[in-house]
Amino acid sequence: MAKAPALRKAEPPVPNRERPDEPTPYAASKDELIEFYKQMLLIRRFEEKAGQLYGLGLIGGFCHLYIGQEAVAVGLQSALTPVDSVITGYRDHGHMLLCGIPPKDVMAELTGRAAGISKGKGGSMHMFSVEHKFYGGHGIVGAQVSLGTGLGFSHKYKGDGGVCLAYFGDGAANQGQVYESFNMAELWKLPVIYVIENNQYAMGTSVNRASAEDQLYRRGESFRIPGIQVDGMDVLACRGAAEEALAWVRAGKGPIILEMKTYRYRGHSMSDPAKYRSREEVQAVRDKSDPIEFVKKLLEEQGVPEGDLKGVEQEIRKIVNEAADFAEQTPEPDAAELYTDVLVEKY
Ligand SMILES: Cc1ncc(C[n+]2csc(CCOP(=O)(O)OP(=O)(O)O)c2C)c(N)n1
Ligand SMILES: [Mg+2]
Repeated sequence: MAKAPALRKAEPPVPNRERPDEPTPYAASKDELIEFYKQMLLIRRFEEKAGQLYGLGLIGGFCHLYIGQEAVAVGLQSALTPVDSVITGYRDHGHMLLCGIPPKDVMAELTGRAAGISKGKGGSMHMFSVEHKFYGGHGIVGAQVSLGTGLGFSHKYKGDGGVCLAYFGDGAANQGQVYESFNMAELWKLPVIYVIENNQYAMGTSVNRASAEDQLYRRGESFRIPGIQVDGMDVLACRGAAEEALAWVRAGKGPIILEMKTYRYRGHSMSDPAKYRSREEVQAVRDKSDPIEFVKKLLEEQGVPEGDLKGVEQEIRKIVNEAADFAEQTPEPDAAELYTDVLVEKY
């Protein structure tokens, strides 16, 4: 009779696994810091302008602003190389700008114009640019996690050395497909950085009210995926964490989770009564931990003259105003385009 296979010895509840080092804040040069400041300001002013255009009725449908969260995408994406890919949910304008998509192409998409990055048919939530390695823009909460895992698979399969940065929210972290993806990604050691943008709220409730384990960086434990919690209001901490995560993933050690503790200042979307938090709470974060003010202070401490910072502000306002003017004036898609690029029937 065949011998029964030996049962594997049980491991202790929390086995000693190799873990990434605790990240250190990135030591940015003055020029790099100015660049971070510029990028964060671009996102903020772009989003404020999008909010205005929405109010004027020039943008229709859904529109989710990234104001307050700028340090996360700027810190992380500044560490990427051109071969890496990015995917996120519907709060996507900032990530796209950082992928190098021109602000006027993003704004024209918001106003539904033919010159928009999705030819005016995607709108705020559904933008895409393979050329810029930006794979959406997704309205289905959590879907980008599975798709991002697929992008990781594609990097590994092609052997191109790329890593996928897959962003999702604290609310999305409770979706089932996230965990199916985690399992597969670790099993196949896929090059994916799962970025949980924990802005403390989903659509209408707080993370503590909706999550049994609200320390979201631990969510990979049962799949042996390590996680790191990061101050998402500090761009240097974000960049430092990106360096550590990229080193881990590029070394072939499989996926990693970064939980970015951040905050959104505006409503969930443009129609949000925001009954789940007080105005005082929002104001306190703005006053004490604003990510742009943080960098501005660092620059001032390094002796960057106030005039230089004002110059950056003017330069950014000009870019954003030009994008808005373009988005208002450029034509809508021709009616004949109604059914093109909507469904791929054949390759
Ligand atoms: C599968 C699915 N369920 C529900 C929704 C409705 N919905 C849109 S956004 C959202 C909350 C997501 O919150 P979070 O992941 O924290 O992202 P945030 O908006 O804070 O960036 C919900 C429930 C959806 N779009 N898709
Ligand atoms: Mg959230």
